[in-house]
Amino acid sequence: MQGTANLNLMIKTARKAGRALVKDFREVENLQVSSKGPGDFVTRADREAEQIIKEDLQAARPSYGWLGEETGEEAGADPTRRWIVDPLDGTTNFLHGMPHWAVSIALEHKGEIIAGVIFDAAKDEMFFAEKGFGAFMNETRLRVSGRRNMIESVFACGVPFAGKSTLPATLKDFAKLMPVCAGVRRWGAASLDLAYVAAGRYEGYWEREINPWDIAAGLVIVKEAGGFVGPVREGRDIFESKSVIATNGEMFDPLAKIIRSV
Ligand code: LIP
Repeated sequence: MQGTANLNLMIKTARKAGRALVKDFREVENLQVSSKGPGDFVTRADREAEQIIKEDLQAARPSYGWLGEETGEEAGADPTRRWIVDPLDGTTNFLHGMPHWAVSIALEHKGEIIAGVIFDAAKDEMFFAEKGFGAFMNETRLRVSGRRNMIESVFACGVPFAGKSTLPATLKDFAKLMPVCAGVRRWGAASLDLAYVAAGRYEGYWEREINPWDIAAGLVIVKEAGGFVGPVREGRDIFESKSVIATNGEMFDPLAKIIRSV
């Protein structure tokens, strides 16, 4: 798929940051045995990856705004366009030497996500989409799952860290959902959870408290793969409510009915 100049820029930058993170990841695996652990090393890797991405994108599109997990928000001369970036989504997995993390880059235009790239460098899977041009993983066109029955469906979710206010509700979600579906997964990287919905690897994903940079790219990839996204609280905005439900479309209402009943 020959995307626009912006999409090609996003893919090139995601791959560059991903290559740097793969080198760091090999070092993290070696640091697991150290008593201090690789915490500081991972923080540095995270920040360096965001610097790589920020320098490349702002050199190519100096007028665009910026929202990055590590460096925060900067207005651009063009108030209608903004990069939304998580340089290392799945930080805890990365920290523990688990190969399930991604570089996530989204382009927002007038409040709508119009392009997204999610690069799983450890598995060399580049997920990407542009509004109106479909969703892809490497050279493969993505379509969401065709499953229409809850009992055949597998879902993923994000479980809040201990102490977060949404933990009790999330545990109630599990209690209601697990007896009526084929299984629930907690992989630890929201961007890849959304990419997997788009790829039909499972039928849905939800998270009650999640940041825009974790999910921005995945939202357009799910929609371009034929899926449907919405907030946990009906009528709210996904970013404003910091919550998301994403499914293959067919399973949105059954999943939302359970999650919204808690
Ligand atoms: C993570 C998300 C995950 C969520 C974690 C964390 P990070 O992002 O991808 O879904 O449950 O709490 O927010 O912090 O690794 O970029």
